[in-house]
Amino acid sequence: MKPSSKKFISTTLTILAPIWLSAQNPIVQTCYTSDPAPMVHKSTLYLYTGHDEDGADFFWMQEWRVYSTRDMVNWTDHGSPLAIESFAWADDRAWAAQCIERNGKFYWYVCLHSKLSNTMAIGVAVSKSPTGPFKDALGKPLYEGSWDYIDPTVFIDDDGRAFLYWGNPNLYMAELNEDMVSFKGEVQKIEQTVESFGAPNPEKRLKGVKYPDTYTEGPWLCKRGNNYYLLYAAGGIPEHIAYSMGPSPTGPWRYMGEVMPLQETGSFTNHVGVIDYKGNSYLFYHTGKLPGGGGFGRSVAVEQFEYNADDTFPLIYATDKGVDPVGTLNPYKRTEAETMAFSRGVKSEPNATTGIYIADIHDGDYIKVRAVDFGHSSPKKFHVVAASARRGGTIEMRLDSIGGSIIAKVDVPPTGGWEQWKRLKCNTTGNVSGVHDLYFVFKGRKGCKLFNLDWWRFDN
Ligand code: FUB
Repeated sequence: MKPSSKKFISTTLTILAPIWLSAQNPIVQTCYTSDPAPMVHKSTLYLYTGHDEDGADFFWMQEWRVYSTRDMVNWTDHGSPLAIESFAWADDRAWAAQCIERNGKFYWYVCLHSKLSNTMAIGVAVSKSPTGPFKDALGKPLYEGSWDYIDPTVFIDDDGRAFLYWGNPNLYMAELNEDMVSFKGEVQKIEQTVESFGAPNPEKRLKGVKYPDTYTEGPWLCKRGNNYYLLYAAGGIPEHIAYSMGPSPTGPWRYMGEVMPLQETGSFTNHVGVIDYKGNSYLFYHTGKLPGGGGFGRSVAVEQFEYNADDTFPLIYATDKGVDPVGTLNPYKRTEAETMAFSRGVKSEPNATTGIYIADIHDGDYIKVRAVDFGHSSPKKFHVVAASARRGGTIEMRLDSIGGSIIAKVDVPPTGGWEQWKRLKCNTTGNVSGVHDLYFVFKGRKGCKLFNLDWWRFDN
């Protein structure tokens, strides 16, 4: 290689480095996540997702997962409080779902395969907490009987009326009673037309005719001001995101165009959830961009956007960068290890006593926590709770990059078991103040699991 081209590559890497370092999408790296459904409750944004299995060759999905954030960049993993096994009548396909709060209870509408009817069904689980535990609210499907009964979206209007939409490639709608677990009136099959959704109902589409668009699946119903929006995956496969607008939650709907056009994301499906949080508007979607991922190994991502002046949606494109923080993290309070902005190599595991913890830590893996506010004076001590059956290793706490200055270094000894937790502490070094990204860089013997992490905290 000529010296000039080496210089070009090194200059390019220097220019690109800040972009890589600030990448936030996909927002979960510890497993594959899909079909995002955001919900805001008491100043926390909860994200309900599906879970694509590693190495899958179909949507062999077994459970749903919950994550939460208060700053849009650090996400806490709450594990999987709902799975196929939560529904005695179901046996397959834990597909798209959405959760909503009413009168202090959280209703999680899911779709999955019913062994009663051998079709897809809509189920509903209920909990007193947004993170569970959830239980089947009815002990039977809320509605079942067709393979296209998938992807429920739920919405409660300002006047208290609640609606459920679902379906692929037909679109169905039912009004929910105040109890949220029964329908008021009949289920309606929505008449799709060129004007309302870009094309007529599937059975009325004419061969060879190119329609402006086609409703496919994954509806998301929301409201802003006096406008109601129905977003959905459209265009068949591969899917883009399109939307219709209406003056009420039951329409009449008017097809408005694309929201997220097709891009090379590695996933032939897409699925949206839209929400306002801390003064910003966000669109959640999924891609196949996590390493090893693809059409059946999808990952949730998020983009910030602003509605157009006439209340229509702008075009929104998938990025690797994702969104900026809208808050900071206090390092002087206990933070769970499974709260992170980005990670490489690690996984999360559940434990009945400790809750979720971080596992599968190998030499060279790291966890990044963003926008950590150390305040005016430097911390003096770092505490961490870790466990290791045998090997142990070292945690280097670095500022602002994987190679940044080390402000604390803790050796994790063998503790006698992967869930035998031990509290460790060390003095900090250097002067740290203000807001920084914090990197947990893991070191130890190569090629083996080193230790697990439960939580951490600084003291000053
Ligand atoms: O996740 C399984 C299916 O893929 C969902 O139900 C659809 O919306 C599509 O994302």
